[in-house]
Amino acid sequence: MAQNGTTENGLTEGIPALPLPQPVKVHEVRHTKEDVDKAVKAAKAAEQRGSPWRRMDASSRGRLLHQLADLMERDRRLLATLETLDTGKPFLQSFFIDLDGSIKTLRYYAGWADKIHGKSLPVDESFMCFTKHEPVGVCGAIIPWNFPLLMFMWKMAPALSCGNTVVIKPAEQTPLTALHIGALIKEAGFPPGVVNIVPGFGPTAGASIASHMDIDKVAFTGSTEIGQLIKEASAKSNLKRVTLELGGKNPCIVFADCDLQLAVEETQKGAVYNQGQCCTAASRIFVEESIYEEFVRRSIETAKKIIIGDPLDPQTSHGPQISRQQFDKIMDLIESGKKEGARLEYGGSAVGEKTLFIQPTIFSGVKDHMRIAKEEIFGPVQCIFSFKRQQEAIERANNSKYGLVSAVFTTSMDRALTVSAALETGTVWGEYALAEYSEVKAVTIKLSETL
Ligand code: TXE
Repeated sequence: MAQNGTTENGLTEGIPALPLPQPVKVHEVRHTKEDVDKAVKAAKAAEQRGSPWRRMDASSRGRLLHQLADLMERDRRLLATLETLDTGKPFLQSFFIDLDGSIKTLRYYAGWADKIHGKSLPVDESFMCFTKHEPVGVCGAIIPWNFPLLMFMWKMAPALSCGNTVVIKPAEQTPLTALHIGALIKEAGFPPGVVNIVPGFGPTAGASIASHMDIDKVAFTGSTEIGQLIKEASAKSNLKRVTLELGGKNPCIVFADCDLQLAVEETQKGAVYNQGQCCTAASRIFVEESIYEEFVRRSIETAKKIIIGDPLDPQTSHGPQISRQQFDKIMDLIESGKKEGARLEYGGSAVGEKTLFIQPTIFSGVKDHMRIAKEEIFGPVQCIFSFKRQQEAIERANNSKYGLVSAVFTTSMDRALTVSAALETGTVWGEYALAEYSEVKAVTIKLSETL
């Protein structure tokens, strides 16, 4: 036995004392184009004028979303367990982070449902002009496997809040929580056809959503390559609206005047959280030269405290990668880092044989031209670069084809604001998502008389 109750190969012994779902008979579900057609038909019928969903007043729509959130609170342990079984992420992270975020997302958009309104516009006296925010129609959603439940909610909640209906395809690796949410949607009392869940594979079920003539909008999170296919499919079908959340190679700039321990811990969490499978991962860490060695030393010390093990064990902080395919991709990139001359400071290999566990890995001396500096690794790998001047750090941080998120560590507010303004990244969520799920209609009325 090694420390923390883990065995030599990093896996915990025995079964943790946590609630496991009742054994279920698993049928492989591979929904096809025909199933997507049926789902879209149901969604289209549910959003027609005069349907129960369209006639429902906005506050009742909000109440339904709150009811769903209540049911998720009730089933929180079950949902967190399913999420962990499906993804391999540590149970406590599923319970406290994924479930918490999912429930809060629902409640946030529940609150918006009756506050989505237009404006009246000043026009010539003999006219009156106002805008209305109407639902877009049938919204497709294609979900990845790294945060299956959270991404489901990020896409479904604003769509329903604005009065749309949805057709959602979970990732083929992780359909379980989506299916349980389907049961809860029924129990909450949503009218039939408002939410349709079609588990299946990308090139079949996913592609049918992207090219469907009766889907009015599609939201996708996944790889850049598939994001390009989604846009192409939209252009070649009905020019449906498309929102994409794709990859990242996110810079963190750590200045010498920062709270060093905080920067060490946060950048490491940012890099290895969820086994590094986050599009917002801290994947390029630029550290000012004068604190570089100490930063690397402390990062190694912090990495030693990460507990690799059975994801259902509450002690575990680091689980396996999602699939063999992702595991191989990460190991290939780690090997490339070694070959291209980055210094392997910690980890760098798999845990045991025939597992999908990868040790948290730290590379120092990373140079901008290396593959690990340019490609999205999507694994638990910290790449630490050194810089001399602020302007140099900004230029190197911006020198990437990605532009998702970034972070700055400094105790100078002035510097934090200056540098963050210069970083070419952005995150868009919250209220802005509502605009993606509604059509603004301008109504102009000619008055019969002007006094
Ligand atoms: O993604 P895919 P993969 C990145 C990350 C990862 C890489 C590959 O770098 O290593 O992508 O992961 C559906 N038409 N991210 O192969 O294939 C698929 O069924 C329509 C970043 O798993 O893009 C799944 O539901 N849909 C990311 C979803 O797309 C298709 C999260 C994502 O799978 C399709 C995941 C098609 N032709 C991976 N082919 C993030 N931004 O968080 C597949 N899909």
